[in-house]
Amino acid sequence: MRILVTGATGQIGSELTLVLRERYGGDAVIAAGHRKPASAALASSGPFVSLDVANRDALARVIREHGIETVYHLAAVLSATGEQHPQRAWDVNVNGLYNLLELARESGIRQIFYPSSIAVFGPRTPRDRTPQDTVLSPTTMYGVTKVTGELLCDYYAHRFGLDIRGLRYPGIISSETPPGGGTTDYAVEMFYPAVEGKPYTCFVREDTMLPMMFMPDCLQAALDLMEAPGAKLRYRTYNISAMSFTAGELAAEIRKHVPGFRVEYVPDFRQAIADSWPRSIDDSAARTDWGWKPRYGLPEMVVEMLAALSRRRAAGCLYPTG
Ligand code: VAH
Repeated sequence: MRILVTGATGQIGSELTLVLRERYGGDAVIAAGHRKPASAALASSGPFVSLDVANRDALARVIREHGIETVYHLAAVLSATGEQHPQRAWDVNVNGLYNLLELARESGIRQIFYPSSIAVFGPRTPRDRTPQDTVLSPTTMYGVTKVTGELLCDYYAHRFGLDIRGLRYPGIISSETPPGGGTTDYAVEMFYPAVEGKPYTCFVREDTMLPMMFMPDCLQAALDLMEAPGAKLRYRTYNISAMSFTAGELAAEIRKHVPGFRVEYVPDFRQAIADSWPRSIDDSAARTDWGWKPRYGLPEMVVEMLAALSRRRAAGCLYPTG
């Protein structure tokens, strides 16, 4: 199987590439990103190509030269950066996806994974246990691009028979890459000053609750969905989540391991984005159709994150480059 991962230097893409290479072989997985690989593991475990998915000719060349059959399309501008550069967010998130779908139609790509987001929901959506089928009314350009992406994927699946599968990811927490311009970045950033014994200034209110997921569950969900029997899938893009917690609850859980850890809450423009998103997600369709079952809750995730960052701090490289 010849697999392309776009956005392979990003938070999910960089770790998904490594997992796919373990599963299918290093040379079977082409990593493509618009930045240089941050980690040595990513750079040394298989092929890497520099790519801007908004450039259709460049994307066509990678697909052709590497005989790509499956694409995990992680390239995207996230919500906070997307509000600062909405035109670029549209270009990467929508034109990039459109380029891929058109090339998939022409070149017989077998399967596509498309990461949507809880950002497709908005102020008119029920915020607690947000249903699989409900109002999609995003108020961010990122959310608009993800709704557009879901609709484009539905069209190309029905009109041209492409096998496209997606997940409406919540905030993803991981230790291997720096936060990438998302509204949920606070849930990653908070761990760094904690392991250094310093305070953290959080850019959302203490009572801000959002759905979240630890990276191992994020990666397993993508693999399980892509390998599920298509006949069992009632939806193209599934709601999915593992836990919900407030910024204050995260700080309190960290404080169980880092006594005295202090957080100051100073909301910025990202508060309005967070307030437009659900507090919790109904992901029962994913659990029923393809066996989704998260392994990490808040306590387990905090233990793993603190251990990973403490190891990196001891090695003198706490902050990942890239
Ligand atoms: C963001 N991490 O904050 C992404 C994600 C649900 C949030 O889509 O933009």
